[in-house]
Amino acid sequence: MKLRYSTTSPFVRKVHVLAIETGQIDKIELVKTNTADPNSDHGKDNPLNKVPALALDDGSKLYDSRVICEYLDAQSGGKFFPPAGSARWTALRRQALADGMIDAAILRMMESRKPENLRSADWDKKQKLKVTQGLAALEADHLGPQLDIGTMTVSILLEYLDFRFKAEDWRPAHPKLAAWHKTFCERASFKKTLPHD
Ligand SMILES: N[C@@H](CCC(=O)N[C@@H](CS)C(=O)NCC(=O)O)C(=O)O
Repeated sequence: MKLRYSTTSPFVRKVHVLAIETGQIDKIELVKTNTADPNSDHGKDNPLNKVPALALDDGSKLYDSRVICEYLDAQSGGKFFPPAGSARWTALRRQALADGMIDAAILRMMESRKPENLRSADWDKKQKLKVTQGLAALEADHLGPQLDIGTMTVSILLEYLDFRFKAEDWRPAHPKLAAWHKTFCERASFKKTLPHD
């Protein structure tokens, strides 16, 4: 299998952590992809021109991170996606929340990179609210030690905020979340995949 990746993408990181945790990383060739390059050919693997995209050995393609994670999990016995009942809906809801917060954080980062006269303070405020409300919801959530698609994505989101918004430390206002994350992110798969430019 070939995985289109970038070292900064939290969505790619979900796939990377899951592949390590399920013992499939050695079956995956990593193909570094610059999504900002207009000459990149990665639209042939994902018409949305986004990473992650996974090309399977039979030539078929999978995207996005949710689909790839569920596919790889299914190949290895279904450890990350609880099969049924409330555990499943809780894990999927947490994944949806953390993915949405990552989307908002990325939009904020892209806005901040625009020339000053083209930036919109209203847009930034709107996106920041999603992250702020999301952090409050996570602080009130009962995150446990179990590793599943929900808790993994939450932890990756928090480290993405550390990576791109270091000056806006989320920890002081969210002590329960900070304590949870401190032990959760000790896993080797997290340490091996920390984002970097
Ligand atoms: N919902 C998608 C989001 C993927 C995504 O937004 N990837 C970013 C990198 S973090 C990307 O490729 N951006 C390039 C673009 O939007 O053109 C997923 O879960 O995989």
